[in-house]
Amino acid sequence: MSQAQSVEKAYELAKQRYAALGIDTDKAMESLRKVSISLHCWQGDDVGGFESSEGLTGGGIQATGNYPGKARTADELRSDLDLVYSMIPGKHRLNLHAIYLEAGKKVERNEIKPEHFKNWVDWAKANGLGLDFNPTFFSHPKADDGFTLAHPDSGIRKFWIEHGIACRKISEAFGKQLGTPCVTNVWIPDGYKDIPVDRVAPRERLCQALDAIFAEKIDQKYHLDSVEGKLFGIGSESFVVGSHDFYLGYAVSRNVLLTLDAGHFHPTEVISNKISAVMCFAKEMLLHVSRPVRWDSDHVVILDDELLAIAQEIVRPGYTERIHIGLDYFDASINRVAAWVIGTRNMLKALLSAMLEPTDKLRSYELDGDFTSRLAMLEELKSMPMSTVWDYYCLKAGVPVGCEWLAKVKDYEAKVQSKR
Ligand code: RNT
Ligand code: ZN
Repeated sequence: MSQAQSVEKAYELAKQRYAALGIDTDKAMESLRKVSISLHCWQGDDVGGFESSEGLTGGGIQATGNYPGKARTADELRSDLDLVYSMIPGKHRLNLHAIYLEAGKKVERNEIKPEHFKNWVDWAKANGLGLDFNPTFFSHPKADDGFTLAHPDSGIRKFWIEHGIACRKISEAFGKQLGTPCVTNVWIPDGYKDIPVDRVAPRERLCQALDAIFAEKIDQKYHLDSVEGKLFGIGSESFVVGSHDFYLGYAVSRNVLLTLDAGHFHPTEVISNKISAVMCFAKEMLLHVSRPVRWDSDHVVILDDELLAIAQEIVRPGYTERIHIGLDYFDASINRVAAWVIGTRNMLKALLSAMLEPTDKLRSYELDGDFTSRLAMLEELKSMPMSTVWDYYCLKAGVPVGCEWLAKVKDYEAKVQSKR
């Protein structure tokens, strides 16, 4: 029997097992097909970008590892991404940072324009990808002291406000050209290493700066604003201006999206438990699915309990269209293409697993106070043949089944990445 035949045969059996629980596996796959994941461009080059040769500086974030073969140019990054998308079932998006521009000369951050991203748009169009965007408030001399939009110096604040405004225009252009709204996420590093005396003034400055950036209304058909809070960074351990509480209030009061990054909270706090709380007050939100290990370490996303829980919190209430799913990690210690593939396939597997759940039945157990059945069912579900449905889904999408993709990455590494 060929591999395709055995995948199909196994699927027919799995389909019956799920049908016995009242679950239509074909429908689950149809739902998964509609979900787009926004892949973060910065996994490919350790958040380096193409503005300068210095790479990631400041911002309180760090890519660790020196695995050979990182993309040095936008063409190399796109070539890596072509391979990545060919190994992931479905139609997805790319999340760009402002420093990934191709200007051919030095252009100040407050002067960047849509034309500097023309190659990205052409490439996205050719591949049927949507684009998302991020202003870059780090790796820059004007961010060297750890402050940007909340900087005490009004000139520096103005510069970064102008950068934010320029980025929204680029985002709007992306949305218009690609026919899908571009989510632009504002994350700033601002904070103090040691305990501040005044926590109010920086937060008030940030609030005013954000209002200035978002002042111009842009059609939500093309562009959506989002803001991302954080608990601490390297060098901002004691105080971060844009904390979660700050942005929760800001997002709700200004009607912009809130971004939850899995690595931006206390180590035992999880974003899966925050999604439903935020969604009571927000129309849409953005996730930065990541994996913190002891700190905001941005490890590759694995299929762990928290990832499954995040997927359940998106799927169970039917939030797949209201929650934008982005990935955010940067591991430089393994093949960077593989890092993308592993994390994205895991995100999709987690979603599929949530889509293969008899949620109505579980809900009724809960409402009836039958917690015995709720626990029993949840535990039995863990060993249902989700992976068989996943294999079939990959087969039908024309992408590698199981570990097949790894050989392709190894081949690409030998032929392309190792020559860099
Ligand atoms: C930093 C934030 C932010 C960045 C990217 C590169 O802690 O998570 O989203 O990772 O902007
Ligand atoms: Zn993030």
